Amino acid sequence: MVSFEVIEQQTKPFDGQKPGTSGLRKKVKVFQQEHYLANFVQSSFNALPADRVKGSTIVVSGDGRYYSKDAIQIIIRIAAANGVAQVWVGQDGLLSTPAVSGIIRDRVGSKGEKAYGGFILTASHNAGGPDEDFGIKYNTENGGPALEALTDQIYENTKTITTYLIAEGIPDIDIHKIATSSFSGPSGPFSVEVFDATEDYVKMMKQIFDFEAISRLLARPDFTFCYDALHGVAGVYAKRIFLQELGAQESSLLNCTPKEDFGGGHPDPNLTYAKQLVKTMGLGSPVPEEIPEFGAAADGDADRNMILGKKFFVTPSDSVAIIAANAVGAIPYFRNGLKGVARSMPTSAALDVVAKGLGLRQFEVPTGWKFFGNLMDAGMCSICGEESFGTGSDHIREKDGIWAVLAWLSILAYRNRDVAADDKLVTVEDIVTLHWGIYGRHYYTRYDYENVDAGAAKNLMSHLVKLQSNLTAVNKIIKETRPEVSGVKSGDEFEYKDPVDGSVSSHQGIRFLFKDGSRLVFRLSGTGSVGATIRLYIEQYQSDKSKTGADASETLAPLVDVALVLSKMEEFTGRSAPTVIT
Ligand code: VG1
Ligand code: CO
Repeated sequence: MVSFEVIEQQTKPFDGQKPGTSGLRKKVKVFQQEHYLANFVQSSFNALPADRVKGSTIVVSGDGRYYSKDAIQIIIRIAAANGVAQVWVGQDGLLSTPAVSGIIRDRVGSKGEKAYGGFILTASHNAGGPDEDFGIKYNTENGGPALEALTDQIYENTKTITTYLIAEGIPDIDIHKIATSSFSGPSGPFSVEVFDATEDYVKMMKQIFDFEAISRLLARPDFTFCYDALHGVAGVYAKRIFLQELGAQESSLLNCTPKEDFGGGHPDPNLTYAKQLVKTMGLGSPVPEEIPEFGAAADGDADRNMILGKKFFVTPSDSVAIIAANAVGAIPYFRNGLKGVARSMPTSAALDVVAKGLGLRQFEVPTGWKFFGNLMDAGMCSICGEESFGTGSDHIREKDGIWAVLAWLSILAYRNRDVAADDKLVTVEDIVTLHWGIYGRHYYTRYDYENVDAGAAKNLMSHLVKLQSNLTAVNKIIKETRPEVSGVKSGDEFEYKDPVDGSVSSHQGIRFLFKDGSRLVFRLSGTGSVGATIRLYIEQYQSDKSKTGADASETLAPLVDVALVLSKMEEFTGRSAPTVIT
C-alpha cells in the first residue's frame, strides 16, 4: 500500500474568501493562484470539530466545470492530511448538488459508514471555462449547505490562516475509473472511492415517484417531451432517468453531455439563457411546426429547473405552488400529506394562497436554500421553492432540478390518468390556468442588473432604505408616476428569525408592500463573482378569476415604472434596461 506523509505548508490569507448565498464563487484565475483553494479548504476543516473530521468520510465532486479536476486532487490531499479516512468521488468528479445532498444523507459505505459532509465544486448557473467562474461550498451532515454560523467561522479562519496540511505521496487519483484506492498515512488508512454518479440518486427518485405512471405518460403518442441540461451535470442524470428508466426518446435530450465550459453559454435555465429550449417550445421565433407538450431545463449543478409547456412559461413561483397543491394525489412520497411549505421572501405569494387553502403551515425565509434546512430537519416543511428556478422537498436539503421535472411529469400523469388516447390531453397550460382559476394569479417578474458598479449598487440600496422612513414621499412619487398603482402601506428591510434555532439574519432585501397586496423587492445578489448584481422583484396579485389571463409584462408595467423611479435605477447605475428579465 502506498504511504504518504503530512506536510505543513506555509501560506498567507487571501482577501474576500467570504462564502455568499451559496458558497465561494470567483473567477477560475483567482482560484488558480497558489494556495487559494487550499486556504479555503483548510479554513473549512478548521471550522469543523477536529474529532469529527478525524476518521470521517467526505464527499467531493461537482458540476464538472473547468478547474474541477485539479481542485478534486487538491482537496483529496488536504482531506487526507487532516485525518479524513475516506473521500467519496462521483465518476469523473461529477455529482449534481442534489445528488451530493442525498449521498451525504443516505449513502452507506462498505463498512457501514456514512459521510460527515461534502465539498460541492460548482458556481451553479454562472458560466464556466478558464476565464469564467469556479466555486466551492461545504455541506454538512444533514446534506444541506453550511449555515451562516459555520460559513462565518470559515471566513474568519481564511483571514488568519498561516499554514495548511497537505499529504505528500498520494498520486493523482484516476477519477474516471470506478475503483477504490487505498493509502496509509500517519494517522491510519486513507482511501478514495470513485463510484457511479447516478445510482444513489436514481434509487431515491424511484422511492419518491411512480416511475410506471410517468413511463405511461411518456409513451402516449400525444405527449412529447424535451429536456435541456445546458451542458451541465444534469445531462448525466437525464440520460439515465429519462431514457433508460422512463423510456423517453434520445432526441428528447438537448445538450446532455457535460462540458467544462458549458459549451460557452450560461448554464442558467431561464428564458434568456436556455435559448435552444425556448425556441423548441415555441416561445422564440421562428415558431417550429411541431412543439413538444412539455419542456424543462437545468442549471450547471442541476439544482435549478425551468418548466415550460407548449408556448407556455411556468413561473418558478407558480411552479412550487402548483406542485404543493397537487403533491398528495400525484406523488407517492407525499401520500400522507404535507408537513408545511416554505418560500424565499422574494418568491411570489402564490404558495401562501395554496397553504391557506389547504390549511398548511407556511414559512417565508431569506434567499438561499440553507434557510429551508432547519425547517425540514424539524419536520415543519415538506415542499419549498424560490423564484430563481429552485424547487425541492425534504427528501434532501438542496433544491433539486430533476426532482422538479419528475414532479411535473407526475402531475401531468395524474391529471391524464383517465384521459383516453383519443381524448384531449390535459396540458401544462391547462394545469396552470385551472390553478389560477382556484387560487388567483400572482403576476410576477424579476429584473436583474448584472455586473453593476459595486459602489453604485450600494448607494441605490441606501437610498431605498432612507426612502422607507418617509412613506408619504413614497406615495407622492407613486401618484406622480403611475396614479393607477395602489399606495404603499409599509416598507422594511427583511429580517428573519429562524423558528428552530432562533438565529437572526438581517438585511435580507428591501421590501415595499402595497395596499392591494402588490410587492416590490430589491436585493443585491450574493452569488456573483465580479461587481454587483441588483435584483428587482415585482409582484401583483389578481384574485378576480376572470382577469388571470392577461399578459404579465403589460400588467406589471405600471409597477415596474414605479420601481425604477423610486430606486432612481438609471441615475445610480447608468442602466436604462436590465441585463436579464425573467
Ligand atoms: C441566487 C438566487 C437564489 C439562489 C442562489 C443559489 O442568489 O437568487 O434564490 O438560492 O442564487 O442558487 P443571489 O444571491 O445571486 O440572488 V444556485 O443554483 O447558484 O446554487
Ligand atoms: Co445551481
